Amino acid sequence: MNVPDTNSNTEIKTTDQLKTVISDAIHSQNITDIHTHLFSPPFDELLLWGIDELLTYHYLIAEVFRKSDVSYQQFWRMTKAQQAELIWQTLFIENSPISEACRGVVTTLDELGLDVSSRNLQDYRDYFADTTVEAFIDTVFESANVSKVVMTNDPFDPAEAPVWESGDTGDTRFEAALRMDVLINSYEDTAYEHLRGLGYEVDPTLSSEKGYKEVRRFLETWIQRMNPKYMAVSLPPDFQYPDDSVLGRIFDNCILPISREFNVPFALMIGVKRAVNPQLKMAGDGTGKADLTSLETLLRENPDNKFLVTLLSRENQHELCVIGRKFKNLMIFGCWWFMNNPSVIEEITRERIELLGLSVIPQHSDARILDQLIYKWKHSRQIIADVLVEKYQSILDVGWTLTTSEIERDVNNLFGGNFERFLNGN
Ligand code: FIX
Ligand code: ZN
Repeated sequence: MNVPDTNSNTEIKTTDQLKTVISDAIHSQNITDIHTHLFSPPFDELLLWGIDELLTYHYLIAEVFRKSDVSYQQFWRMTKAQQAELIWQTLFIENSPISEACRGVVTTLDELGLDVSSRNLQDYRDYFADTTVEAFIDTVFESANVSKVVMTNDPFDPAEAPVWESGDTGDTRFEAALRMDVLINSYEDTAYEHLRGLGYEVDPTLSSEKGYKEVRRFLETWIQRMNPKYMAVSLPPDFQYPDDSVLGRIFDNCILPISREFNVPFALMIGVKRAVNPQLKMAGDGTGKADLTSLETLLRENPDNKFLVTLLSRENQHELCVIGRKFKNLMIFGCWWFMNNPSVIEEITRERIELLGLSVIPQHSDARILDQLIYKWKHSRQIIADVLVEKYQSILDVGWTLTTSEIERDVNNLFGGNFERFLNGN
């Protein structure tokens, strides 16, 4: 941690001083990363790390098909190591790696102390072969200055179940989020049978008080088991609320009452069109602009519920900020997925701060591979710092005074304080 060259109560006088103070505050601030797809070590193979995982990230899989003649069938028949080699050769050697997902790999290798100018994939593989996952978690958390990450935990996933049943999720820096996609988006196809198999007396249409009570019982069990920071679901752009569909009934009769009763916010991630190109598997999801009237209704009709919201369409971001001004039960978070690119992060962060001040959670990483915490946070920190310099400078210019400790306070709220306060407040 760099020691700021100013006393914490000294007034900031110059632009250079402001830049140094913000940079120091942002880089020394440890982060609570509120949405990732990472797992603690007991989840074993669900915790992805290392160069081959980094290279086969689904963002890079989508990009490799644009530059290689490999067919979908050929690609999916390859081993992970072969896929990684194809992606390395195509996107890093035969083309320059300047897309955000490619650049992320380069930043990560560099931050790990590897020689990116060698372009030697075997050297990178050797580095990972020489470390243990526990040691690597420490390396990554330290490098990214992340203190906590929130996982995405699916109560319907048989791979997760044994760990939850054991009651020991290991490293406490990994916290839970109870993901409801299967329950909400696949009730009739998957969740219903699964619940019946576990002895819950639910019906296929989920339309009786008895069924609602059983789903609430299921949620209560998982809240007690996981102690989640929040419940979450990803939704398509055309999601409707209120609605007399399974979704609307689960919201009103199961999730919202449980969310209030246990003071566990509900996170909505809106705007994903799943399987736009199924040939790409996980890389095949797209985005669409949502009609946010449904979100407004949800917030207005459920004032005692807390909602965390992130949206996948750039076109929805300004409207979301305006909604944030109307509803204190909404906490806007992160630049999700296709929004997590420097130009868009900069635009959204500026827009949010202009409309909502410091009352947002500007970013989450969505890391799927442990190593990605390094680049996702390095890149985002830099952009958020630049936007803050501009905003603080504009009030300094007209005579407002600022101290280092005030800036540290604000940065602390953005990177963790706002989340804790939202979770713990009424
Ligand atoms: O639904 C989600 O949580 C998305 O973030 C993922 O499904 C997506 O695949 C992803 O990794 C985005 O960054
Ligand atoms: Zn995600």
